[in-house]
Amino acid sequence: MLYFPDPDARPLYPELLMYKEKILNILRASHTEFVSGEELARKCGISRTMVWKHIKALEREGFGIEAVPSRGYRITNEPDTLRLSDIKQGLRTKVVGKEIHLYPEVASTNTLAMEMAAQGATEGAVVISEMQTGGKGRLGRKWLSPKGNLYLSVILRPDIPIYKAPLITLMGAVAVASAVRAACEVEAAIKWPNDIYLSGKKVGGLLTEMSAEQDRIRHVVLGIGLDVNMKLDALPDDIQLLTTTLAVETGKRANRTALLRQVLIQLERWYEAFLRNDADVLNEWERLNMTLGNRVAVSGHGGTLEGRAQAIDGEGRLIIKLDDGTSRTVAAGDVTILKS
Ligand code: BT5
Repeated sequence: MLYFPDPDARPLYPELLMYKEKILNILRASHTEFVSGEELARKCGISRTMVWKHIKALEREGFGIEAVPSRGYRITNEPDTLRLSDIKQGLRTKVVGKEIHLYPEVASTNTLAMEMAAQGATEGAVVISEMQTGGKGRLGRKWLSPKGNLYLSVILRPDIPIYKAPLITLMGAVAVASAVRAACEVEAAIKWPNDIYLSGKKVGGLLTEMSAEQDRIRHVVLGIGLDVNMKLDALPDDIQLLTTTLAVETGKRANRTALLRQVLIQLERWYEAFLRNDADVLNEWERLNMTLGNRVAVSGHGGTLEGRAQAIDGEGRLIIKLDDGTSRTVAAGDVTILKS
């Protein structure tokens, strides 16, 4: 197996990790109140020295913990770090996220997920990374991936004809836009085919990769990048101008764990819906999209087309009505929304 070492997922001494999590849960539940070392030791059934060691381990993870003799410990700062046990807490999905591989840094979660899928990883397995050194966009473009955002890829094994595979991107966009709306209470919209937009700027993108043989899909990897808490100046000027983050839009640092959990929940919901009846996904896509009805320029392989975005068809292609009254159907491209 090529799976990278994942210390959080496969601890050497699971019982030690368990105590650390228990101590963290107790401290979190007491909010600003101190909890004595004695109480922590009693509740966990370990020595006070062991409690102290776990506290030090939490501090190494970035938690601010105030320790006052005769009063005990309390949390003063939660790090903006994804932790496997936090992500899994209360996550009741059946397929998506049943298996989670979390890394501090990878080249690309999509590339890693494709490798895992080829080696037989289970459907719904998710690869998440705090940052990427070789994040990928479409057509060989780069996805810049500094710390503070979400980068994840989900392995899917849908039993659908290949021509329907592009609908997976649309399904993913519906799930991500719904998750952003639910977790951050902002009006995220979908720009065909793979962008998530907020206030007229890009806040996320999806990249679907597939392995197929003849007319059968082996596996699909749905990659999602969401700009959450990074400083915009982490991006070069030209991209910065076209980009926003959830923190900028809401005026506060977003809880990435809660957002990620929501993304997994919505993916499970919309993937199930898609397998049952893809028309339901297309209807929701239409409700959440910002492309249809607008004058657009679509650039792709064969140059640029200008016209009115009229509809999407059953394979997720965009139908454009040109100024001469004829219609064109495009399967891929970059859409710019024009002022009409
Ligand atoms: C996309 O491509 O929008 C797909 C992005 C998918 C990224 C995820 S992250 C997890 C998974 N693992 C990967 O390696 N990829 C996926 P596209 O429509 O081609 O847009 C790419 C363009 O967006 C670039 O050429 C830049 O102009 C711009 N861009 C790059 N990084 C960005 C960022 N962090 N935020 C906003 N725009 C960005």
